[in-house]
Amino acid sequence: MSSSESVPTPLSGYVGFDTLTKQIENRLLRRGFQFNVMVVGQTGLGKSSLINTLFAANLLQSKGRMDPSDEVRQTTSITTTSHSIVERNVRLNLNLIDTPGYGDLINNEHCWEPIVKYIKDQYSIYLRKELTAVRERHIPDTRVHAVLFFIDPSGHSLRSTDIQVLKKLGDIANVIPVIAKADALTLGEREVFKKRIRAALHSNGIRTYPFDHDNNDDEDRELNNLVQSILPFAVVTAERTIELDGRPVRARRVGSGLINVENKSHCEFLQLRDFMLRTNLHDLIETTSSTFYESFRSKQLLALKESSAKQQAQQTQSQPAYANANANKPSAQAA
Ligand SMILES: Nc1nc2c(ncn2[C@@H]2O[C@H](COP(=O)(O)OP(=O)(O)OP(=O)(O)O)[C@@H](O)[C@H]2O)c(=O)[nH]1
Ligand SMILES: [Mg+2]
Repeated sequence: MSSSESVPTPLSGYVGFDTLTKQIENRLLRRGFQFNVMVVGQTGLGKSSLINTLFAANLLQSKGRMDPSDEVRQTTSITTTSHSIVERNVRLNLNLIDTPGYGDLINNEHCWEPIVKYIKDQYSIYLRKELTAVRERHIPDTRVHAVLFFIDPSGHSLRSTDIQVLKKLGDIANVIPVIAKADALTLGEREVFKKRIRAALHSNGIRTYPFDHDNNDDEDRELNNLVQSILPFAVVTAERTIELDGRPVRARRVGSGLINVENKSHCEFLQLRDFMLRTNLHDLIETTSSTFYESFRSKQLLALKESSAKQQAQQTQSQPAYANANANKPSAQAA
């Protein structure tokens, strides 16, 4: 029997190590948690509104073009804003990465490159910090933990640019697809649209979050399957609250009606929020590190190893001729 399986030795008094979990909790609470979310989608699909609705705060300003004559913005203008929000002692340090105007250009070829580069750059920054001789105790984490991908509700299914972008993003980050402005669809249309999108994701081999990995147990797998069967979340946003039956609710006026975004039968905003923030927030952060960053890290280190091995081989290839030439020469001493 190993010592870890043995019966605990009885204590004759209070030692105090039962505070260990509290000590960890206090330290984590002091430091706060870092969560980095990126939004990707066409201009005006409600990216800023969804972030503001998700975190119940005015975090991003709408930057939609006011006039058709305004200059078309390009994906290259990626902007990151940092916020700190607190809920019952828990501080969440949020980095919101906005990629305005994705896909609204006439030529969308390679429009995903700056987005992919941004994500990889964050892995690279982290790796460099990790590899320095004197490492920081706590490496600042700017790695993108979740990418909310906005799908236009007016299309037939995913557009070819969407497919290309999703393929690239799904390989390097946790991608959560959402149908934007779902109030534009009836419930029936919504289901048909969702099915078409799921089929397109599947047939193109696009990996969306959540996915099964080695550390998953049966319960995780069941939950993942359930979420995958709902994806993409059909969301409606509302940045303001409206009084309904004497209580404030987040709702959007649509025509003569009202959509309560926090009502599960109206849209899937609540399902998205619960999934992202209440059940899977830690997993999103963890998966980014253990799956995507790890794969980036091992590829980079392997490439580094290969290039230094190549360099060494080149050196030894050129060395023998030189060494042999020297070996045949009588040394000054011997002479
Ligand atoms: N009908 C409807 N309108 C919405 C919804 N969400 C946002 N909007 C409206 O769409 C417009 C654009 O919203 P934004 O959140 O600024 O869109 P964006 O994607 O951030 O736009 P850019 O930052 O310019 O790329 C605003 O007038 C919003 O009120 C929604 O769920 N339904
Ligand atoms: Mg915006």
